[in-house]
Amino acid sequence: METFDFIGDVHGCYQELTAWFHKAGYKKNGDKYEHPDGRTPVFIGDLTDRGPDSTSVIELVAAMVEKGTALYIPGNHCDKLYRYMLGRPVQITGGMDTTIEELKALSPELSKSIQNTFMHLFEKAPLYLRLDQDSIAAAHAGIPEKYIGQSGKSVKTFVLYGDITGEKKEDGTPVRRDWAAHYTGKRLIVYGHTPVPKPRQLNHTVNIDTGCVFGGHLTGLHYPEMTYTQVPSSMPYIPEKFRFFPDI
Ligand SMILES: [Mn+2]
Repeated sequence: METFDFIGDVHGCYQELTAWFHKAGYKKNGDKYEHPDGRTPVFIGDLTDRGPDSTSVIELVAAMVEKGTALYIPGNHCDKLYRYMLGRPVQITGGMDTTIEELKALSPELSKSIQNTFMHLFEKAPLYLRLDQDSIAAAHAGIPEKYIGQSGKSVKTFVLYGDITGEKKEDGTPVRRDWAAHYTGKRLIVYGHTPVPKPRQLNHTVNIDTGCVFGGHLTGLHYPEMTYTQVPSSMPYIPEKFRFFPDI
């Protein structure tokens, strides 16, 4: 039986990530964390931005994925950072400035090396994962049944940004539909992207983004146990960044 630990949006919270590994029973071995029972951590995107140590998160996750001891799928912040690293014109918004400042503070050689590491990680990553004989799918912002097995622009937009309507809220962020409320599939969908005050289980979906970078928790979902390990955030609590659904 394969066992997985899905880890939600880290956003540069390296301290909370290492604390999470220790709390969940992992041990440091060289540049990676390993669980004595061979559990596989699965990072569900948004490794960087807003938090204090995005470059360390990149290095740790990339080292573990490279050695085949962890899995990773990208989030919207990863996609944008990748485009920035390619030299494309991207707006430095949404907390991306912190990651760029970190890179600029390094020597040019080390900055280049971390950028290459991240670009390699991103380029190798699938848009979403199907695990445990296809009984689970993991995607950063979720995935509807109809897109599983599909690829292309609509799928990419959904897994990175969620079920967006194209409209913007007053603060400039996209309006997101609550796709999980209408999900009727049998597969368990593990996702993040929308910070919630506690893990939200609904209709065979689980949102594990508990807003670590906004003063919530870093949450890992243990599968198949369906239990959680959580580490409180060291960041200031910003309640307006959380979405409070009526069912939680
Ligand atoms: Mn996201």
